[in-house]
Amino acid sequence: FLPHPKTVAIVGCPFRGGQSREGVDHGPIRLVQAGLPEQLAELGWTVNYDGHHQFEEIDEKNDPPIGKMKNPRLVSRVCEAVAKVVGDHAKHGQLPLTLGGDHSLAMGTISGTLSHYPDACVIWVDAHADINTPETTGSGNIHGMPVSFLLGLGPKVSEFAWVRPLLQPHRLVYIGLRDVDAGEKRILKENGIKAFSMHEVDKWGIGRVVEMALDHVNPKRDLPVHLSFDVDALDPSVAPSTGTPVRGGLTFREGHYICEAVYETGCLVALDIMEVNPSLGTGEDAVKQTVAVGCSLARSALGETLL
Ligand code: EXY
Ligand code: MN
Ligand code: MN
Ligand code: MN
Repeated sequence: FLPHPKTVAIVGCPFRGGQSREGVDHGPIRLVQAGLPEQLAELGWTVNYDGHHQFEEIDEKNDPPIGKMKNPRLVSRVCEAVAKVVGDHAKHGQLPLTLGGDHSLAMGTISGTLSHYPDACVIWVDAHADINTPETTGSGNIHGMPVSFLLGLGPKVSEFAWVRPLLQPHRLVYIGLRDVDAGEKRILKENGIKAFSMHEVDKWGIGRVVEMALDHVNPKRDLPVHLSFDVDALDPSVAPSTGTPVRGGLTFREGHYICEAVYETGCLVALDIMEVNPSLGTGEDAVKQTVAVGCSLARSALGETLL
């Protein structure tokens, strides 16, 4: 799908409005400081990176909840801007690599991908399903909801009217789930959405799981793939610095295997690395480890580990 020479456009999104913990807005800065642009250039990619995305500020007092949703105007406008940036890079034949920031941003990144590749499929790697609707959410945090907006589930919220519900349930697959709310389980079932939880990873091994996931969303391996990777899919011993860690996650190799296998299809058109929070974890070593893992996942998805 991408013209040669292959170009990756780094979209740094220092954004935390989709959840309530300080620090996730510093994730992209740390990933870039760790040398990610240079590392990708080393792999032979042309790297387009012109600084972090600047967002319009909306004061919290001008952004009261809509229903249970927290910071709705801020999240909506930031995601709309991100959708435009990601869509523009895709139109220019570049692969957008979005660095988060919290996972509400994927409402923007996937909207951007679908604006240029309407038949794209999504592989969502996460401990969580992020598919609550404004009605089922318990927390009101929009990083737990982006998928429901992309699928057009739940009530229509005029603030989010720009989100086109272009993602079809059979073009979405999850890997790594282990903390899914009851309401989310119902939504997954009702919509026939395929999910490989940690139970399936244990049962089949990561190799079979990724193959089955690809067979489901991309049976002929001819559709563009958007890979949205929440680092909390990894076990907290591997990626400790993240806002909603859940034990029993993917090993270092399992996480990287997913990225390698997606790269191997030749279908990857967009990548998100989300929820790196350098303010969390037990000290600077934990942060360094998490940032390094974020960088190496991106490198694996862009071809590092295959000979
Ligand atoms: N399901 C919970 C909620 O909706 O608040 C937790 C969501 C955590 C989302 C993290 C980013 O993946
Ligand atoms: Mn800050
Ligand atoms: Mn997530
Ligand atoms: Mn998560």
